[in-house]
Amino acid sequence: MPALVTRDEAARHAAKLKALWETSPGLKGWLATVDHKELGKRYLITAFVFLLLGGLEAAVMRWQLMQPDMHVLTPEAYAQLFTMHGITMIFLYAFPVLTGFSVYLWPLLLGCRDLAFPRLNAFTYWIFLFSGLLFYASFAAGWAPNNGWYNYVPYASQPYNPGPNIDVYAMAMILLGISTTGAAINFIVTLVRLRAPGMSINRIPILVWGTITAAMGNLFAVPAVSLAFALLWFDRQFNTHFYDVSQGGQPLLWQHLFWMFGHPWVYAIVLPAMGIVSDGIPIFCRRPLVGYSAVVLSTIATMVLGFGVWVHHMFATGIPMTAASFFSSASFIIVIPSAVAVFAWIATVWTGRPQFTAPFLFFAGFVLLFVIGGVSGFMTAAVPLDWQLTHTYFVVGHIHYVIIGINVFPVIAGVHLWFPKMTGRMMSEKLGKWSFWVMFVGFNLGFFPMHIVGLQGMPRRIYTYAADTGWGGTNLVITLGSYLFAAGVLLFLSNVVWSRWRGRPAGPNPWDGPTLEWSVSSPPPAYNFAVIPVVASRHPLWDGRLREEAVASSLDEGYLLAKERETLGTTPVDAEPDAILRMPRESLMPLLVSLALLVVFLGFSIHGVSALACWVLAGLGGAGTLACGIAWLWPHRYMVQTLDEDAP
Ligand code: HEM
Ligand SMILES: [Cu+2]
Repeated sequence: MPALVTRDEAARHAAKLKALWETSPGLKGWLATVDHKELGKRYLITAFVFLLLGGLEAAVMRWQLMQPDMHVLTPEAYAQLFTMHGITMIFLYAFPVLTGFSVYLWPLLLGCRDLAFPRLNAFTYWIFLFSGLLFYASFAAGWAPNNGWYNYVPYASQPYNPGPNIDVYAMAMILLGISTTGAAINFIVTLVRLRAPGMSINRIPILVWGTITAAMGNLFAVPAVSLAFALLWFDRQFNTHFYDVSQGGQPLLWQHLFWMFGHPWVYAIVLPAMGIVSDGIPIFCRRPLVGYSAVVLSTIATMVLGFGVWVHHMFATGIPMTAASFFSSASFIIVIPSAVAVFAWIATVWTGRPQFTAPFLFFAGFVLLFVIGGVSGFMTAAVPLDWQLTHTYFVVGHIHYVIIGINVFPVIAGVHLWFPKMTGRMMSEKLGKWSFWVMFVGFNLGFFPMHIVGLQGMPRRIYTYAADTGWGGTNLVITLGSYLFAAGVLLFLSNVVWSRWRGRPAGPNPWDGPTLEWSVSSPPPAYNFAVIPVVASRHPLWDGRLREEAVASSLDEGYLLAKERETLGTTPVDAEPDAILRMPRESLMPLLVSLALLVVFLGFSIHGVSALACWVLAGLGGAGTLACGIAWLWPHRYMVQTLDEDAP
């Protein structure tokens, strides 16, 4: 292995490291960058743009439902709106936003210089963006998906839904699946091989556990949905009969395939967010998380059990009672690991010295909403109750408590927490607290009554209702409350914009956080760490104070690695150094391959409109994918790996 070098000695190499790692200026650099920090921010910003679009759609829907017998929207327009709203929020906001945090933070948390496959990282970002653009282009053309985000057959079948709407959904989802799968592989390899020396598996931050659990889950879940949509597309375009009951097909096959993916996906969009909470609460309670191992195990257990509950979305389909009871029990059991995490957070706050900063308020608000969303979930897991509640507004209330509670609140807390790291500036505390209270009050005012109006029998996905139902008053409250919530989100976004330019300078560690990202400047240099640190505990920056471990982490002395773009490869369990890994330079190929793939999938989406155009586009795109793929994979001499024997 190379010799250990101190940070001061490394400072002499700073210019060289910078030259090696920095993205080139101008448009070309912007398009070709493979820097995880740049890509992470792009994921975050793109996801927030989709959140705004989804919010806009919601605002229009709530306007329409504010009072009985409103006619702002036609039924078809309402159908496209709730479908695009669901798709946007679940697929284009909730998961990508967490991927953004992970892509930005992982190398900084783990003590390395980039993710394992930087070009794959760029590729997965572009594919995500293009899949979103495909969805929204179809919206502009009036061809948006219109059958709800879970898109049941037979209404999704060609005879009942002849336009290209559902084909767009099928193709954009398969495209997005490529992105999710690539990102999952990138995270898994990074975790196994790139942790700083000494970061054994019991010293990994919980955000990393959350992301890796989601990534592993996605590897198994995404194929189910890609298959479901591929079969649907064959049924629609080539008259196969996978879902066609009149020809011996099975409509329920759709529901099984979709929910085998859909339920684990629900965990994929919350577990990394819960990881943000588990890493964030300790910072503001001035003590390590209570029950680290229990929280890690509960994270993994949630995902494993999450693969055994999908049928709770299908209780009303007439499945045999034995099956229903099995899946009902499994859904009850899955509450246990969540409860473990809740108790760990409460215990951390209880035994710590909480500081009521803006991010802490969002974390604390999250815990409350999580419990409410959990209870309404528990209710729908009971078969007889679910028969009453399914497809009512109660479920809309439940979805939003779970997703806004467990995803949006932790995400906003996370932005407050890491904004100083990403930009070098603090966010305004005052605006932050205001935005929390407006969001929290607006959210409960707007979304809790959904449960009530659902119990009164209001169905979900209706574009209007008659005055004599008596639902008008509650719906008025819902609309006003949700507008208040939206105002809180806008307040938060204005805080982001204001602080980006006017915020107080942050310094490397403004919150006195314990993990490696706080040991480097804000924003971090292009190469992250001048020397790769050596870690001896779970909270390397608190070692001196906590004295839990006999040895202290060494942040000021480590491996330099400055011959090329290089980072350290370590062993999977104990993280002992075993190779110097060469990392790729920036490249336009990830973007070009993604563009070519977009052309292919655009072609497939319009097969029903013009088969000729479909195959021309697919041919052109396929050739482009192949050509750019070869250019991407072309071997470069600078990438030849250095083994420890011939290291500097
Ligand atoms: C201001 C914020 C929001 C408002 C006012 C809002 C409102 C609505 C409305 C009116 C519906 C349609 C209900 C129906 O007619 O069945 C809906 C459905 C839905 N919302 Fe939201 N929503 C908001 C934020 C979110 C967020 C942040 C997420 C997820 C991250 C989300 C996920 C969903 C899902 C999955 C559906 C079901 C769509 C379907 O039935 O296919 N919403 N929301
Ligand atoms: Cu579920």
